[in-house]
Amino acid sequence: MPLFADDFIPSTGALPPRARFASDAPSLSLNGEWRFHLVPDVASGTEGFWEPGFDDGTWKRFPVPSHWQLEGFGAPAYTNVVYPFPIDPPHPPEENPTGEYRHTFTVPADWDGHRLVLRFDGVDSAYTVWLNGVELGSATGSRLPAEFDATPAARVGAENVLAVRVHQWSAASYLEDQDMWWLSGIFRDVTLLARPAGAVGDVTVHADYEHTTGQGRLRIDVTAAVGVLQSEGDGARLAGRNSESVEARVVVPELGIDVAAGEDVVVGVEPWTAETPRLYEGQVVTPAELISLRIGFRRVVIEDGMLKVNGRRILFRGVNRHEFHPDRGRALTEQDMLDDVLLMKRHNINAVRTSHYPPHPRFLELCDEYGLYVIDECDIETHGFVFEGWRNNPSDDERWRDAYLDRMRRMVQRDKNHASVVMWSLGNESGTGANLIAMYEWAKAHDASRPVHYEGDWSTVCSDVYSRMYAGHAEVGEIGRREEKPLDDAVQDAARRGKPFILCEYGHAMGNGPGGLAEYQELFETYERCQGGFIWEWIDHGIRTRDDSGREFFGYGGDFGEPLHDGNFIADGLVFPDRTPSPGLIEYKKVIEPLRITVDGAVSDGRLPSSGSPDGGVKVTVSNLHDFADTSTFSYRWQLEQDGIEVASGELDVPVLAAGESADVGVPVSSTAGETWLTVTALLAAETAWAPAGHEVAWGQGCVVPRPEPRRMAHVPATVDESAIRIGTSRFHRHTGRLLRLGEVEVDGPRLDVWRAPTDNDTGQHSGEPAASWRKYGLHRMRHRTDEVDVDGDALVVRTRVAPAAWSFGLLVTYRWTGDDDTLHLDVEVTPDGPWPDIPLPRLGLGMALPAGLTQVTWYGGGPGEAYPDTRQAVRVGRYMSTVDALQTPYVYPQENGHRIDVRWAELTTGGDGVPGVRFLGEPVFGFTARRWTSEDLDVARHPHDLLARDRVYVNLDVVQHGIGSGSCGPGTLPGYVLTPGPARFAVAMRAVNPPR
Ligand code: IPT
Repeated sequence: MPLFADDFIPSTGALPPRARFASDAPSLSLNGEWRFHLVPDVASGTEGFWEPGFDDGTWKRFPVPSHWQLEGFGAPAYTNVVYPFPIDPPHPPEENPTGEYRHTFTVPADWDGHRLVLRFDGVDSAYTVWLNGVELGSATGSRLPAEFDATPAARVGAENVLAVRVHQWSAASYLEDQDMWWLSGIFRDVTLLARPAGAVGDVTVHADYEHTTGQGRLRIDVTAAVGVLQSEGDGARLAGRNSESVEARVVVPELGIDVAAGEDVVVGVEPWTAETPRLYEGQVVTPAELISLRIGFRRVVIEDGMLKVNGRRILFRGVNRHEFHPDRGRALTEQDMLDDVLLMKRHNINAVRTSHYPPHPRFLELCDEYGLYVIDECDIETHGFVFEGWRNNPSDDERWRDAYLDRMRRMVQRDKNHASVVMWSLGNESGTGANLIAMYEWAKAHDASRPVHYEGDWSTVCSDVYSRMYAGHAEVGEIGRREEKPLDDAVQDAARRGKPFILCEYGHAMGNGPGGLAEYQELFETYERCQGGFIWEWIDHGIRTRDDSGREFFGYGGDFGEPLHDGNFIADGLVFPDRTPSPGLIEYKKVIEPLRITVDGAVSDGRLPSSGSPDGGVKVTVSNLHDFADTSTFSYRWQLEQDGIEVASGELDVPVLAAGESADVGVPVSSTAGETWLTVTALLAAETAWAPAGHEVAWGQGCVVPRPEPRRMAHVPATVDESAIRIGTSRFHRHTGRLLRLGEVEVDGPRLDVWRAPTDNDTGQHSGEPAASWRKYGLHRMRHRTDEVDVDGDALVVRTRVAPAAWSFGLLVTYRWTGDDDTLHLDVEVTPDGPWPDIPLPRLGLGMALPAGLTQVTWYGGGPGEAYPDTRQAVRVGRYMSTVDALQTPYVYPQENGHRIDVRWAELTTGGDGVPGVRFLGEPVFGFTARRWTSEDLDVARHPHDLLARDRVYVNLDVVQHGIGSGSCGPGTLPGYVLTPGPARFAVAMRAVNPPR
């Protein structure tokens, strides 16, 4: 076994790192079918398997790139912070699954005379490479490329045997403790490059933009290829770098540029930004090869305490992106990467932090092309040392210096020519220390054009921005005002106070939520220092798997037999594992929309304003929140809906607005009767690279005629006989007063319900709150006692006490039923009783059961998606149709979901087989959920397929729910959304409806 897997040395025999560039010199992809064999530990390794003559006939055929755990060898394992092996650096555990790979391929005969370079784009975690039995070298740095000189060992025009031994664990594993699945193997491309005599070694593009003059300054440095990296010592490594210059010309036809490499040229250009990703095709031409480049001119600086691109403060509307696919793990296809980029662009996202390692290089090309700002993060995380109080943290241990610097060099060199990369990040959650400072200094010395980010050291000695994760709103406000609590060191404090602020992680998108995003956005828009943030995180890392009976589901930690794991903390993305947008993404899209449209037309008396806006009609204000782009790419539509039905619509003329400008326009709506809403949408006027014409980017909605007060008709009497209490055609239980039949529909009548299946945010992995208190105080098992059933005139009055076992506090609940014709009205009064603990209620409302066949749902209210008090930006008032099943949001870990807010009425029917349905009417509105299982079922389910349809449809009509917050990792529910127990009164009406004939 080579020493490196058990040592601090990052690699042996690797070529110096260099930029990724496309050359017309030939190359051969070695991706495809290989032979593979897995041994449980290094000692069981197959002696001599790297020899060309070794017989691998019994070995499995195996795809490269891939992870062996997802190809039937071993199993995936998930830990967030803890190392799944003893902390004893640099030693890996003895149980160290080791993959042995072999691949036979032919080097084309016309490659004779070329230098051959073998490139691995990503191998997890440590590997040794042999070609035709000759050892080329070894490398670590799972998400970083390594290149080896294959020339001496290769056989041109003949068969070659490539052998690779990959260890799951190595010394390098201590530096790769990211919150993700432990997945091993050759998971990115393997390529053999033919480098002609006189080939270029490295290309460095300097493409600056001066916004005051509109001039771009281009200089492309080109160096000749030189030899193999020395294995040890900083000095020796650097001496081996690509250094000699080479005779080359730089050509950018569109700009009329044709200059020698290394020469500065200044020309008028259109700059690159994420909003306007202008790239120029360029070439580096040498006698030996032609290199193609896509050049974006832009300048990133920190100035006046702000991060500026091309002279302007920008706002990050970002996400943290892990590379993930439910079947392929981190072995992504180009289509997967494009899917991510298109989904991000279509949801108004403008920035990505590549948490917590450099992505596949193709992803950055897509970010250049489609327009996304990138914080390119190095492949370093030593989070598990936090449990040791950061004792022996590699970040501050000199023996690891070379490994840290090696990783930084490899990232910066590979990615330096991307316009999209606006900041380097040293890594994540690696404590503090001299090695991080050395990385920072190296980056500053080798790339003056980009600021450096690191969150883990709040003194910001190795970060040009002040970055934090999960800071609450109040603290972000303080930081925004530059009034944060000072650091002990006055000099460091002054330096930090002058730096821009970003939330490199916020809005933990685990399960239902995150809540409170709109309030963060408001802070980012209020304080110039707060330059936005990056939601944690883009995608749920659920692995597609099956249970014993073949039912498919997305597995999380513990589903693969791991003795140590962090459960469903791996399912915390804005998109589900299959990239279906979750409600959180829809909410985020609305919160960060780059145009703000406000419809300000409310009138109280049903008459529409004739003036009050420039053109008469309803005033609509459109503000352009882009940092650069004007609004010439948008068209606008308006739509007027009365009681949820469209009554008029049209195009809206809005003047072209420069970034930061606003305009008021009028929509000349005609008078309507009934509740009327005006919706204005901003659509792409023409197709863009990332979405078709007509794609909706932003919208605003306002009520122009409010809803008339719901009116009750004359009452019908309540009557009592031996068997039942009746109001009209409805029947109640004689002793409990519960509704049994609503007209012809059998029901399990409504009663108070305060329980919801806790969300991940309720359960708060770190705090356990508030769900732990809810369970402690028994809110999940409330008992109902009927104290009095009384027919009082036209009304049935039922007095009850609702309380948990073991405690003396409870809720006194009075239900007062009256009826008119076919409609029942219910007034509910709730009064807390006894010594209530200081806890919020999960929800306050009514729960009831209906016949199982009522699966078709129509409602008028907030929609189309789910919403809660602090996650309601993305819903609009309208009339919607769905089914009970489609109302459910399939969170990877089951929890409260699917709640529709501000519902005026909702109807459940069978869809027309002659069976009557039910209509609920808000007095004035209610929150609505309907599902084929109970909240209790939802609470105990561990995966969606645990939820089995019962013989009822369970409906909740809520007055309000407790907010969602971001407590699974971050601040809980904001005070304004806490549902504090207190006296409450609410009303709702219901009636049976005849099926359509
Ligand atoms: C933070 C990590 O940086 C990120 O990788 C992820 O684990 C996230 O939390 C939670 O999902 S660290 C946390 C202890 C604040």
